[in-house]
Amino acid sequence: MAEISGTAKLPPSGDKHEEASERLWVIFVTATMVLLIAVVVFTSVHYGFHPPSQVETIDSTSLHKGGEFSEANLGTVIAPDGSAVVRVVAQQYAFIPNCLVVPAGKPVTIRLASADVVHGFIVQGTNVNAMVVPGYVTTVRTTFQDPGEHLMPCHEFCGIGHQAMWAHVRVVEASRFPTDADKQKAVSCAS
Ligand SMILES: [Cu+2]
Repeated sequence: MAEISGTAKLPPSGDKHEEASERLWVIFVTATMVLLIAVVVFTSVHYGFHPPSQVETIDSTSLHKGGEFSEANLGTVIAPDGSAVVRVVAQQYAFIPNCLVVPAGKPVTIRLASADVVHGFIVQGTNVNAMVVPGYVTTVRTTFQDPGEHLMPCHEFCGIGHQAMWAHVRVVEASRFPTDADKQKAVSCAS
């Protein structure tokens, strides 16, 4: 009968190779994690990519009854310093207004509220990309450098008409916006 020895058998010395390859994998995985964290830090600091704060709450069931997102306030308002605030309502299956007009080269704050379910929006060719959750105001700040036209589709499945839910963002020269006298009136492409 074979005697059971108290000492565990060490792997044969050829396994130095396995140890080296394991070490390589540890280095590879650690380097990948460091790289991913560096990308997150770099994009948030350098490009200003931030998750939406979503700390501002709103009653989504009464947007139309008055307040910030009532019909007359939807669209773009230009502040005395030339910056713009755009207010938009997202609802099944449209953005209101469905064409936003913004000044080129000026800070633009886009504020969205949903009247029903979760929507999302992305402005193609820019870093604007956020969700619009009922009960919260989504605020995104950006600057459109050059005049032009961007598509703004809803990218969060919101129902059977989702594929038809999109708007335009028209970037125009800042000088084409109304002067101080009528700056209080919100404008969209149609105005
Ligand atoms: Cu939608």
